[in-house]
Amino acid sequence: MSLTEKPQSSPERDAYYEKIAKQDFRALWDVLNNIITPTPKSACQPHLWDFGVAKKLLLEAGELITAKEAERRVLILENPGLSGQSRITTSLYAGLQLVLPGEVAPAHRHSQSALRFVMDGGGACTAVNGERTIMNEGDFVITPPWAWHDHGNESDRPMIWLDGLDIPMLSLFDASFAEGFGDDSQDITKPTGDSEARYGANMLPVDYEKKGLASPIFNYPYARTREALETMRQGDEWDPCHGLKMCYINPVDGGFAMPTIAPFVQLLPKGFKTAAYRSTDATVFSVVEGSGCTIIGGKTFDWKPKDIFVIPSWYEVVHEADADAVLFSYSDRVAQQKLGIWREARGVE
Ligand code: GTQ
Repeated sequence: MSLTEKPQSSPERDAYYEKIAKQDFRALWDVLNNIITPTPKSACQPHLWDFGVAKKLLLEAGELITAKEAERRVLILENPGLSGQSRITTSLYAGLQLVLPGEVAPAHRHSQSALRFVMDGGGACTAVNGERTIMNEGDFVITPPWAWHDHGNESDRPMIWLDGLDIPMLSLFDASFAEGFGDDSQDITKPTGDSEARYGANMLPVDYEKKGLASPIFNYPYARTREALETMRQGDEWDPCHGLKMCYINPVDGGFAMPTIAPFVQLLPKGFKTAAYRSTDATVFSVVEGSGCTIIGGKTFDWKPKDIFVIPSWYEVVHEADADAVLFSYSDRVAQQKLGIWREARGVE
């Protein structure tokens, strides 16, 4: 049952509302239906960004400003329903970052968590906490909160990746801190591949003590992810709503790889059509392979590799793959689950 209807307005009531507003009060009965809704009501809209369009605009930005001057040369993917707010969903940020050959994006750190999902190019580097990793297409890379990080491109091709950050969440809590390192690059103190060897080979150092909430692995290479999906598909067990869907995890505790952002990857075989689904975690998708469409709240969005689309909270979703498809996605599910507010509904069509 929904809440009672909003009470009618009258000249006396309107005068009263005006009077109390001057004393910084507001009548709950005048706003209750707006602030406590029977189901999620988001200004966030379903939307798709064509990668070809994005790349052209990014390369144009490459002629306008250097990565160093910009600090981060990024085009924010701004949700059309949240215009002017630098966000792709109510709680999450997305941007496409360009680093040209020979460029550096200087070292800094912030309380926001970041993920990178490599879209185009290969061979550029990110350094996190004294270790570098080389990034290739489809790799999923983490920058934990308050970790120094800088990016560089020593390859001969422009490099574009998707940045996913929890900026709006930190804004909600007014908990943003940031500082520059004062130099382009941080000191490299560990060999490349160190964290992968230490934490990513089904082992942990004896007496390992957990530091922070993010995964100590910071690159989840696509080659391994893809191989795992290909092996599992031979089991031919498909979830009706998700196909074959995996979470990127923190090997230390088995939870999501990041404390505020939940990253996923899924395989939809050619011809697969998912059962209708919805959940309270608005989700950003990046197409890695294949083509198909996603019907979001009755509206169809056709996609192909590298396109990015967003599904708002509680919109009904159906995916259809025309060719074997791999989708990377991220949402705030990990945060909602910790707070006990996450919900889903399967097969709701
Ligand atoms: O690469 O550190 O898209 O600090 C937005 C803020 C990327 C980054 C963004 C950032 C970064």
